[in-house]
Amino acid sequence: MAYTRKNQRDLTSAERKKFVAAVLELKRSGTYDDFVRTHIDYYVADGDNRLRVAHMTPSFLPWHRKFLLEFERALRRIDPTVTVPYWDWTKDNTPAASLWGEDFMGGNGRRSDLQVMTGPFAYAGGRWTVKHGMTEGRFLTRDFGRPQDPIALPTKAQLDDVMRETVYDVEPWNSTSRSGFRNTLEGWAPGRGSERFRIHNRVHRWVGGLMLGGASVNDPVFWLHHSFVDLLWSRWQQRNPRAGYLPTRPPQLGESQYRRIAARDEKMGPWGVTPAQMLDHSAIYRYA
Ligand code: CU1
Ligand code: CU1
Repeated sequence: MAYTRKNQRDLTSAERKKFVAAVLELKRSGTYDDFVRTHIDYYVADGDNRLRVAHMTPSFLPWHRKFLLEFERALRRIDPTVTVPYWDWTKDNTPAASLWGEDFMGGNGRRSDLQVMTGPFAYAGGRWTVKHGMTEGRFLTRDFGRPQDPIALPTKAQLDDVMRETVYDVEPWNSTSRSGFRNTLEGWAPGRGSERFRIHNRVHRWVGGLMLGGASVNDPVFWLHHSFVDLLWSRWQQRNPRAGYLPTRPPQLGESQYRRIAARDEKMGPWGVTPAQMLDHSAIYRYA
């Protein structure tokens, strides 16, 4: 029977504890850092002339759906009652949200070096040392709201605009696609500074610290963020039952995205699944 992913704000304190314990056990065993490594390895930008399946690409959504499922499977091997909760950042949109509690994600980074000092993932607790980061820093960092260049989390109205898109993705199938559900949700936009970062990308930028860039998996809130992104895709799929994954066919020789993106039935590394295989999650999990 399908299991349920819940809104993190609805978890009981026992459920919060179990999620944190399973994440810490994955970290202790080394498996967590394998997930960090995978995300770094697949962090390819659309300026690179090579295959990209995780970001700035139509398969952004199915790739992260599979990535989350693999993570959740690893958690459930440790504790079969655990699922990945989701963070609705349009509602829990301040540093005072229970999400950032001492018994859950912990709080903001301190001013001097952005080091997270509270909660289970604080470096001083001895159970959360960053192994694969972008710098030499071994501690988790956050910089809520980017005080030196302030931004707010996406609003419900901004998200509603995204949910009104009726086509999955459009040419040129990258960060410059001007419409389509995938790129408006992923959140690449023209403009300057924070304007360039919308919806999904803006959340990474609002949390700041390690949540920026390829090593973002080092912050466990990554999973709660992407669980919500996956929920949004799931709801969008329900509302647009005829709007399938695009493109259905690989770009041909001479087209700019030739061999750079995954069409509907092409395999995505590192698992070898296709976008088509990731479209229906109803037999595995559902969202509460
Ligand atoms: Cu990612
Ligand atoms: Cu992300």
